[in-house]
Amino acid sequence: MDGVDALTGFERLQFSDRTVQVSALISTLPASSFLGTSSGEKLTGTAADDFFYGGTGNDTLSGGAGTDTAYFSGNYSQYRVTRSKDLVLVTGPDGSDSLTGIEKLQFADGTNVDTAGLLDTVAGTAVYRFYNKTTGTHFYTINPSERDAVLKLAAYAYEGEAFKAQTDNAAGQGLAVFRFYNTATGTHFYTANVGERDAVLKLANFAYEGSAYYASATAENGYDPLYRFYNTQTGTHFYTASETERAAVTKLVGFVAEGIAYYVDA
Ligand SMILES: [Ca+2]
Ligand SMILES: [Ca+2]
Repeated sequence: MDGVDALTGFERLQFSDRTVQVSALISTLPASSFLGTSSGEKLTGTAADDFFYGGTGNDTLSGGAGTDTAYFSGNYSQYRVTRSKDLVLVTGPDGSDSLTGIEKLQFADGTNVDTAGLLDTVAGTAVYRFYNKTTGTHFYTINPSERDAVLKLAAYAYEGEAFKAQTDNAAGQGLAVFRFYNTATGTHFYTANVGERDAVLKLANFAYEGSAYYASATAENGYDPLYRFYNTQTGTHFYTASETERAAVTKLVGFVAEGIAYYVDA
């Protein structure tokens, strides 16, 4: 396809598994438009500002120079969008597409996403978890040096990588997770809620330790919910991004589910 002229007379793009109205796609297709079929294909743009619609199938879209846009025929909420360095993966009703050099995503519901603003989820950093046998609580750290120091402590059992988060807020969209040390219980408390942080800052037995790592406030871009529980026996909290673990802890007497605290890469 080489632009608007090639589409004259077409009202619909017929795929084997769905039909897309061209008028619904976009009112006026840009001069440099690349339209795919129901097959998986590789569409390569030009140095100009290109418009892509890969159709269904697993497509590879390369924008090249310019400010390029990829269109998706479903609503934004139907897709999982993740980014790993320069590669953006969009999975949903149009298949599983790999995008490079595409600056903008446009969805049927009018949602526009700037790919440069997507958090680099796949390249997230491991958050390590320890079980403190003395207090019966868990400790989480994204800092390898701190992990190595805690590995030497007899009271802590290393449980591996709990989930992935960001070490800093380089992408500008991260949600800081604040860490406190409870001097009364010898345990740590984590919260991404600024109001809660400010309330805990006023408590005498909590020492503020700054931002532990950066998470996401929403499930967008491939992030998964992190659940928080309150342990009524120890007066401490437990955090997990594992659905299996969440289901198990929900059944335990003494643990009160507090819902989703924030979102991480499980
Ligand atoms: Ca296709
Ligand atoms: Ca281009």
